Amino acid sequence: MKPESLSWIIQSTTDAELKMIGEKIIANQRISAEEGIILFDKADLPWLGAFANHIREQKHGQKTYFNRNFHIEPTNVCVFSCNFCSYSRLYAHREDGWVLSEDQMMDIVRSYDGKPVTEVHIVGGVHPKMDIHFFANLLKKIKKHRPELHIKGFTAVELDYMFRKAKLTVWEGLKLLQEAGLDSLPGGGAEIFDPVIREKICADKVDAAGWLQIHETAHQIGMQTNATMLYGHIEHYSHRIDHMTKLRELQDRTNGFNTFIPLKFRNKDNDMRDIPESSIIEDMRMYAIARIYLDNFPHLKAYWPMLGRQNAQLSLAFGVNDIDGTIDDTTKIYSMAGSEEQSPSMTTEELVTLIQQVNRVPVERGTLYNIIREYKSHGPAMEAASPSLN
Ligand code: V47
Ligand code: SF4
Repeated sequence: MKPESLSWIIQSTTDAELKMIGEKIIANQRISAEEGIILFDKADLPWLGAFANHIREQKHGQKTYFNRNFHIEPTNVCVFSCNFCSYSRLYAHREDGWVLSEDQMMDIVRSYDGKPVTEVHIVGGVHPKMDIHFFANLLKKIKKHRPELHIKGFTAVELDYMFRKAKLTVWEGLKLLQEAGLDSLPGGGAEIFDPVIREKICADKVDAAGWLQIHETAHQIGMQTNATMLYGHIEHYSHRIDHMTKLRELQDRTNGFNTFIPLKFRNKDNDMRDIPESSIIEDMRMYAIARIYLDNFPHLKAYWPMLGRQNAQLSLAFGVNDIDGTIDDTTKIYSMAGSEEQSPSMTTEELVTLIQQVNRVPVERGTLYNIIREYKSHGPAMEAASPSLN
């Protein structure tokens, strides 16, 4: 949208507070926490979409990123008991779950030999017998087998447990894993930082300070990371803004975050099943406000296996510039929580088409947003703009 059109929107905004926020956005000024809450309370979707899209196009033009990755979920057995989790089988109750051996995980890695994937995302439950040395060996084996494969692995929840168990500081633990081959951290485990809400939904795992310390230390040793927020359950708008404020402050200090990923709470088969899920309008408002509020985050990702592909496509009009990757159905955490995608896999061609259908430019990226291939904004799905790149 052109700035003149935004000026017209501001002129026709009758609410004085929204008018002022709109003016700040056009002037590239940061909005305050209070203004963030006003957006949640008062701004409707078309208004938010216009401003979020303006910021998205200023930062990335029409470019819409995706990557080619696969997941390894070492186990769904977990010592923790988050009330929103449909995935874990509790260690204490010895319920049935899976635990993959190192050989089984290496078989998964080898099954991608010859395929043009650039990233493996390792994330799962917290099993007490899978310690830091077990994972360091796994990382070394993966790197030996396929040195150029980027390893994004372990949420701050898994790391906090591993480090405490091994009696290592965060710095020592992260260094050990980095030297074994860990390249970056995913954004999971953040949930909602507010201590009262956190106590109600995931009382026993790492708290906000611990999560933030792990990401800050990762940034200090040169690892980039992502950040998530689980929204749409018992939190209020003020908790969402508090969460994003903590991320924005850390990013001001380190500039180590790549992408923010709002995760919509899904209510199937978990202890919070009585809480209704947020509407698609609320989901799109969430993306748009995140894009406006997190002015220092380069990227905003819609995780399509959770949101569904059509909603992910729609989110591209509300500030989102990344729709994750061509993962296959080894990702169970969402399908078990009732996501749109019960068997989430999309070929590169399908992802490219999804982006082109809304006249954006598909760009295949590496984990750290290095451009691997840029496509045309329309036309045959697999026609690459820079065919020499592989
Ligand atoms: O932290 C668990 C979420 C997260 C539910 O960094 C649920 O690129 C909704 O970290 N409803 C783990 N969400 C996944 C994760 C992730 C995913 C995609 C990309 C990246 C990245 C990271 O899954 C957990 C939790 O917030 N989750 N249960 C549920 N019922
Ligand atoms: Fe365990 Fe993660 Fe599920 Fe919590 S969300 S119970 S930490 S697997």
